[in-house]
Amino acid sequence: MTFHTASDRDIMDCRTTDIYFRRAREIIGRRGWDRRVVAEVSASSLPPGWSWGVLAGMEEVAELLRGRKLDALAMPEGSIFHPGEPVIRIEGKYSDFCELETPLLGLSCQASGIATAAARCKIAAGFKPVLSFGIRRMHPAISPMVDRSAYLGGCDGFSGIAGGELLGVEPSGTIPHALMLLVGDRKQVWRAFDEIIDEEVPRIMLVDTFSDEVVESLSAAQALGKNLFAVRLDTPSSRRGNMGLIVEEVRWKLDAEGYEDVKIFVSGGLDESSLVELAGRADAFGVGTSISSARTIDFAMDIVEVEGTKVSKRGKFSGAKNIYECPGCFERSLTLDDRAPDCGCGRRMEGLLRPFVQGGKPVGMPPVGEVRKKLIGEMKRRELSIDAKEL
Ligand code: PCP
Repeated sequence: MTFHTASDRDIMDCRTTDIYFRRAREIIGRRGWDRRVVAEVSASSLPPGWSWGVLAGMEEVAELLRGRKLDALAMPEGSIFHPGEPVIRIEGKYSDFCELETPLLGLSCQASGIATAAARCKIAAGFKPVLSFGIRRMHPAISPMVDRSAYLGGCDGFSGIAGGELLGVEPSGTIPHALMLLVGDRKQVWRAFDEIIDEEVPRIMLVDTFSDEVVESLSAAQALGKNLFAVRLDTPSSRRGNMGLIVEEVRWKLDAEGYEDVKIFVSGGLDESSLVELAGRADAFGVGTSISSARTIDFAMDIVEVEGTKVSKRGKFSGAKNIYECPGCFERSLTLDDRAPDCGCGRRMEGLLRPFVQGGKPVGMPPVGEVRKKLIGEMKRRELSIDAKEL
């Protein structure tokens, strides 16, 4: 193995699990203590300031559970969840999934953190286009997962080639500073990009390498004319006094020279607060660290029933729980009851846990593009917010 990563085989054979699960399994086997249990995955809390999360990583979790003697219910990928709500429920002999806890949590905790951060950035940007540029901040072995989770969470694109192959989505990108420095002549680079790169690729020209963003933006507009789709401002932090005003000035000068159609794309060190500040000024954004290095979701897996008897550790609720939601007012109810309750608004609530794996066979899930589209619609319908005080 060249890189310090685990292979699919390692993960499926539970070599990426915590040793204490392997020892527990040995003890269970030796003492004949195996029992039929119900276990639930839920988050007791979310990262500071987050009041909701986006569930991701489920396609991989389904593969992890494939072929195991168990059944599972789960919220569909892309679902909005809150602390204390079960997002996965597994039923089976404990020894059949005992060692899966670590990889299962790893797959859902990190992907859901990234997807939620992407969704929050999308809201912060006023639902303007947000591209995920963050794989360079993560171990390359997980770059497809990072890009998939960012895309699922609402990003309009991502930069990774492997992610593009996984999802069948063309990766997005502009021009690296390195090419500008190598050639030393911005106009030559812009023109070369325009002449060489597939015409389907939007001409987003980098305009901050050698001189002022206004000067370089006008120069790019003059160089490419109507072929110029946008200018990218990746202004170094040492020059970023007030990025909002810089963007406004570029906008003004482009319009004044008749380049009203040229869009402004901003990237570099963006987070939720800078996106909120720039949302009304720029047209699109490239976000790296704030999405790919997002806080993970603190999911835990807990046994809640043993041979039908409700159990729980202190601090957790016992018994196999259902989570229902009103399709109209989004009111939710967490209950042990299998019958959907009526909401105070008069509608019948709907169960959020759906068949996920039956007899070790994943029931299948919609393509990530569909999940993403539905999530964005849900974020708007629910008027989900990232409260200003959180920023
Ligand atoms: C990189 C990229 C994005 C940045 C990083 C995204 O910029 O172009 O703008 O990551 P961040 O949100 O974590 O800052 P550079 O490092 O300037 O590299 P390049 O020359 O490729 O633009």
